[in-house]
Amino acid sequence: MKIKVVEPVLKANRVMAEEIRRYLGSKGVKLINILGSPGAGKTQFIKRTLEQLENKEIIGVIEGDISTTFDAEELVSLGVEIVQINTKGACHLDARMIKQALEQMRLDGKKVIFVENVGNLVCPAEFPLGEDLRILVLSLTEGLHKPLKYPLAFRTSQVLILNKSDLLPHLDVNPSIIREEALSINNQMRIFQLSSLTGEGFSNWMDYFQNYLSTL
Ligand SMILES: Nc1nc2c(ncn2[C@@H]2O[C@H](COP(=O)(O)OP(=O)(O)OP(=O)(O)O)[C@@H](O)[C@H]2O)c(=O)[nH]1
Ligand SMILES: [Mg+2]
Repeated sequence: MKIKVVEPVLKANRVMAEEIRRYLGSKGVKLINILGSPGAGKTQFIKRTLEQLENKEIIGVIEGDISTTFDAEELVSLGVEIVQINTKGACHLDARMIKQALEQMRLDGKKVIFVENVGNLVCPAEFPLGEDLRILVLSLTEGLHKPLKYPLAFRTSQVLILNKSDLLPHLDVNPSIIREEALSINNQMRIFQLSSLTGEGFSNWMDYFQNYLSTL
C-alpha cells in the first residue's frame, strides 16, 4: 500500500502566511499579530490604541477566540471593522483562518489589520499569520522569568508591551529583570511599559505606532 506523506502542518502554515503577506502587500495593508497569555490585556491594549487614533478607518481588527465574541463586542463601539474567528478549541490562529477572515474584510482604505490571537503564550508563537509586526502583550502580574520560560514568543516578537503597570505597587515584580531577560532572548525588542487601563506610559507606544503608520 502506498503511504501518503502529509505536508507538515507548520510548513504548510508558513507557506500560506507568506501568501497572505504578499497578497496584503499588493493591497498596501500590513498585519499586526498580537499575542499574549489569557487576560494579559490584549483587547484592552487594542481598544486604547484605537481610541487614541484619529484616523480609525485605516484599521481593521480580526478577533481570535476559542468560542465567544466578547472581545469583538468590546471594540465594536469604536466603529472599526471587525471580523471574528472562533477556533472551536484550537489554542492559536493559523494562516488558513486569517485567509478566510480576510475574505470578509474590506481592504480598500485600510493600512493595518490588528489580529488578536487566542490567549496563549506558547502555540501562537509557532504560527506566523503573514504579519509585518508581532506584538507580545505581557501583564506584569504574570511575574518573572516569562522570557526564559517561553522564549519563542519573545524571540519572534518585535515589540513587547509590559502591561498593567498601574498594578506595580501591589506586585513583587521588578520590571527591569523582565526587560533584561527579554533582551537576552531578543536584543532588537522594543519594550513599552504601560497601563492599557489608566493610560500611563501609553504615549511612548503611540509615538512608536504613529511613526510606524507614517512609514506605510
Ligand atoms: N489594572 C489593569 N487592568 C488591565 C489592564 N489591561 C487590561 N486590564 C484588565 O485585565 C482584564 C483582561 O483584559 P483583556 O484585555 O480582556 O485581556 P486579553 O488578553 O484580551 O484576554 P483574552 O482575550 O481572554 O486572552 C480585564 O479586566 C481588563 O480590564 C491594565 O493595564 N491595568
Ligand atoms: Mg481579549
